[in-house]
Amino acid sequence: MQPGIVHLGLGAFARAQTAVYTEDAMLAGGDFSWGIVGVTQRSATVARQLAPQDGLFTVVEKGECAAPLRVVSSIVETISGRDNPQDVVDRIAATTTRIVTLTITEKGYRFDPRTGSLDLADPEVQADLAGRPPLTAIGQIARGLQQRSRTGAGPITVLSCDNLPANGELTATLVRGFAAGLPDPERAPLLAWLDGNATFPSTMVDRMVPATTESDLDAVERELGLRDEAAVVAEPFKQWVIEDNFASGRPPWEDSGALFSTEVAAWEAAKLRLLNASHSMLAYLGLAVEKETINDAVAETALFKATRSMILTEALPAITLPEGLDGERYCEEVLRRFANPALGHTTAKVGSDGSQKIGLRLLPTLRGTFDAGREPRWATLAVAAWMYRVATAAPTDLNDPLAAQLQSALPATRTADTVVPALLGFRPIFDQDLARNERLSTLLLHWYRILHDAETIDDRLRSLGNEINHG
Ligand code: CS2
Repeated sequence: MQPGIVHLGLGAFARAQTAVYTEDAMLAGGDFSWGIVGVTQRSATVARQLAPQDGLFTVVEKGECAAPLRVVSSIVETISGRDNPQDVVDRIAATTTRIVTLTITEKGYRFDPRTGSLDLADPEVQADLAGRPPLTAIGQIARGLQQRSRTGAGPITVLSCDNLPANGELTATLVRGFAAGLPDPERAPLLAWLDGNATFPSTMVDRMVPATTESDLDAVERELGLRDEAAVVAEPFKQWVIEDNFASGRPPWEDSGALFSTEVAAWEAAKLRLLNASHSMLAYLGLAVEKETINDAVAETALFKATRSMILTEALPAITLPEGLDGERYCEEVLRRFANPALGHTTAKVGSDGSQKIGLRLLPTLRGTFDAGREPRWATLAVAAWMYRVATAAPTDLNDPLAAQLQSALPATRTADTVVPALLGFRPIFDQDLARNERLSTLLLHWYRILHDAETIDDRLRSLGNEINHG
């Protein structure tokens, strides 16, 4: 196998999705020039785990129809991007590299959600622009492409695989934003090279991949007879929809089950606003009633019904579905997938980085429902549950890149009347229109009070249940 892809963000998701599809495509097509050079971003752990295993790792499917353990071999090399940033640039610039794939999560893009452009105020972005060996993903891509432009390494495709609308266009805008931020003699040549040599297709990715636990590793060891420090756990379901716009070839991913489509934006909207939105809703409601996992949360009738109402009666009517997708069936299937008791996807993990997710997953449904002249009751409950989480979590438990700003936006005394207006005024998430929407703030106050006023967890569940049965 020869390296043809550089992958930035070697988390569990990349191993359970991108690496599996790519291995299957190579096996199906017999072209073994698409091996993956995997780059870890902030933490070197995965590179450290995979290197002594020659990049091999196990995928453990959990749930109904789970396949047997599988050892995946498509990762041919690993690099710790934090420790060896120049190596990352060199690999992206290598003539053998034809695709850069990314799973760096929402916050890894370092963009300003209000403008969709690169956050030039971010000190890490500034440092990369100033010329250090780059540590941000966008900096690494831009510097790698700059080096390609100078060495004549040829065209390349940059493929975002994160849960963001129009993730290809966004990545293109950010890489161009980086190029535009370079000093004069560097700027124009790189921008011109990008025009003719780089493509940024959009994708929709879907597979629930919880964090691997020690007991998962022990179970793998019992079955495999080997200790695999880099094993990953995933649900049996997986889906990948890709826009077919590649500058320099690609693996035959369709042979491994991926769908090439001209409607990726519609697929992504459906996925974000049905699956991810309800995932976030269950995470925050689940945290409010002390449920550790998504399957425990969805097993509570009140939470199940509220979430189901949100996607079926508010999110679904506000989106345009891609051809062939049955929206109601999709929603029911998503809820069934959440109920998978074997997966152990924690509410804390899905609830992390809320500041990066709420605006993409839930706010479009609020806007769309208000625009249609109706009240987004259930989507507002999800937002209120997020507010409740932000206001009540111990600061060390609030896993969010904007945790410090959120904490300082919060009032000292935390009731519905103080927290709701304070967080509605949090500009990185809510725009002026939403912040000034009185119907929204009344609904948020209503839900926040229900969450806040209950004296016990059971009371809280009972009050939510009453709302659902009588609302
Ligand atoms: C989840 C996603 O953690 C989260 O925010 O909603 O990671 C979700 O599991 C995947 O997008 C499923 O494809």
